[in-house]
Amino acid sequence: MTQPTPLDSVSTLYGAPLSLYTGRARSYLIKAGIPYRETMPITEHYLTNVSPLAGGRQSMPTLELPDGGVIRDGVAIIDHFEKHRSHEFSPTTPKQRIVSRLFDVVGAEGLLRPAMHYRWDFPEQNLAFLQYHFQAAMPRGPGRKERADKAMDRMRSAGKAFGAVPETFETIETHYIEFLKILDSHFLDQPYLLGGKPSVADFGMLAPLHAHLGRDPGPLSLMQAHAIRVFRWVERMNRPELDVGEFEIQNGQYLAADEIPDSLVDVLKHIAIDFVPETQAAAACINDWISQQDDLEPGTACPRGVGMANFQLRGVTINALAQPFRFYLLKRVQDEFESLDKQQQEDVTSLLDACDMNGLLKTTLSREIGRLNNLEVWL
Ligand SMILES: N[C@@H](CCC(=O)N[C@@H](CS)C(=O)NCC(=O)O)C(=O)O
Repeated sequence: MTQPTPLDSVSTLYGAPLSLYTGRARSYLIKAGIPYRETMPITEHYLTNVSPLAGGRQSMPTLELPDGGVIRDGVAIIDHFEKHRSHEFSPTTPKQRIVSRLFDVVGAEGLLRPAMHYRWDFPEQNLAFLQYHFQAAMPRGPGRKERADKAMDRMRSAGKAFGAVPETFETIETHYIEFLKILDSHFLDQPYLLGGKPSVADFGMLAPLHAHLGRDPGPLSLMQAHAIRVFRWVERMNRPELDVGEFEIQNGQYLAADEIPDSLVDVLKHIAIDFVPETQAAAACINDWISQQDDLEPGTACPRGVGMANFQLRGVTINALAQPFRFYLLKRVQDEFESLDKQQQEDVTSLLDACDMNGLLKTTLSREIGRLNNLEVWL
């Protein structure tokens, strides 16, 4: 019998089953074979020792390494292991590098509207499930239910802040079901977004498609009805093995010759419909906010959102929170592009043109964002 790994030699993932961003980090740890245990961020140890090292921000996921080091934020957790493990899940060819970083932004920010709508606006299907999980994520002891109710109210309002209000419900639903079907077609031939092996693109996209859209009862049944292959991918992303038994592709490799299959171009084209105008509107809103700040000292923590940006989606106006974090990730796509040679940049530009996403390369904030003490800060 194999000896169990001693607990003090494994990392602790502070997260929760219903947390969107925990899903990305958990999947990475599973696929990379990194020993970890998962617990909710409600223990005395977390509050006293871990949270202060996480910039004082109690967000999920946060990882405590065996040596006591703490990493807050799913992107930073993956960056840490990619750096120390030879970038095992980062493609190396130009188009795949750009596309994987792009999906990382889209996963973090681009599907929050359907994720929040399908979680919060279908109480007949989801409420009991959500109550159970929110209570479980509150500190043990008296008042758990009341605290959970308050946290649920906060998250319900957050759904509205991403633009899910009764006037937009129908548009969000039509758009999401269309997206699911297009993504499902991609998984006809490919087990993962870039071929036979998961990449940062898959981990990014898993964030919204797991806890919210692929696990809460209402959206889970939608996914199973409209997109069996997307459902299987969600399952696959939570298994340590490649789990590709049904596919011709068995090599555990990214697609050869830097290929981006047409099925993935179709997915990106559909994402562009709201992601591009929303990103442009958010940049304008945040840049306007920056121009009004007299004392935005370097090192100041970035707020989660700075105002509401509005844009058109299928003839309907959407008002959504403009979040600086989107641009922290988008800058990584732009930096990756800058690091390419001229010919590679031309190839990538043609690809992004075909995806209607070229505008993203020039959509920037007037202040850059970095990380300090586990927080995103203005540079
Ligand atoms: N950018 C972070 C965001 C983490 C995050 O927002 N997590 C949510 C739960 S899924 C949370 O903890 N929200 C409370 C907070 O941010 O204070 C990541 O990618 O991990």
